[in-house]
Amino acid sequence: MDGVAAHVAGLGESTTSEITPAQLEQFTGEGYVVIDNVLDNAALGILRATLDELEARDNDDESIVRGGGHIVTMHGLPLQTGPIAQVLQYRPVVKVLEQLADAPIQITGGVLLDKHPEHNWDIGWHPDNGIYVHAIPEGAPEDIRGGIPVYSTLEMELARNVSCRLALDPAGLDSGGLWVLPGSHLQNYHADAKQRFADETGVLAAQAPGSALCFRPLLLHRTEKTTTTARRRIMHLQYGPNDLILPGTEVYHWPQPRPLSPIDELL
Ligand SMILES: O=C(O)CCC(=O)C(=O)O
Repeated sequence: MDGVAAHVAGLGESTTSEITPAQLEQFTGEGYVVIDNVLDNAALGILRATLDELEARDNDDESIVRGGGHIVTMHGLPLQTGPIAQVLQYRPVVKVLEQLADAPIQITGGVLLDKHPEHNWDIGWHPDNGIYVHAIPEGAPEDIRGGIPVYSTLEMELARNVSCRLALDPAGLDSGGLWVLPGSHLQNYHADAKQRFADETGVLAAQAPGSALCFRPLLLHRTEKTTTTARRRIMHLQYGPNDLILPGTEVYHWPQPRPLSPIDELL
């Protein structure tokens, strides 16, 4: 970890773990909120350096997709070792998530997404109604992502879940940030959302590095390609209430404790 430790020099600025009443009201009513400075510069440095080290390795597993010299996506972040798994349990993050979920929480998944001119994408309006499961329930479509089964929920099972997109780079208008449709989290719109809301622009939930875009996964969101030359790395962390029930299956058995207990160090 020497390369990583070298990036820890210098204390970061102060971080935010307390949610204000206005932030909670926005999250409850609109289904999303951006909270700045959840990670300080030291934590950002550790995470970026760890990803650099992973990119330099040549022993990938099926959870990693590469392109343009980068890791473009990595599923199953909770299964990794070191900072990129520990951030899911990192106290500043867990504290924010527990306040928004208003319950003890468990990890339900984690994906790294690195958008760049050489591995660029856009996606129309959609909810995230899939969840990593122990086994896909009988009769549900086969869907394996990064080697892990995913069940696409049909009802409002994920209504109390909270996703948290930690920005390692700017994610805004030109850099492939996330657009959201406020208030759309109160239904599970499935695949018809793309056509149905095609005329809606929505609201850009722009993020600075270190911020967390926290949202209900059923909130409709979309994204555009980056038009910059820079990378846009997002750690998309997924959580649910500890008492989450799924029909005919269980949440994937991630190694972290349930309910999730916070840790104070990334290294
Ligand atoms: O990161 C992006 O550009 C979009 C990702 C997205 O829509 C999703 O994770 O569901």
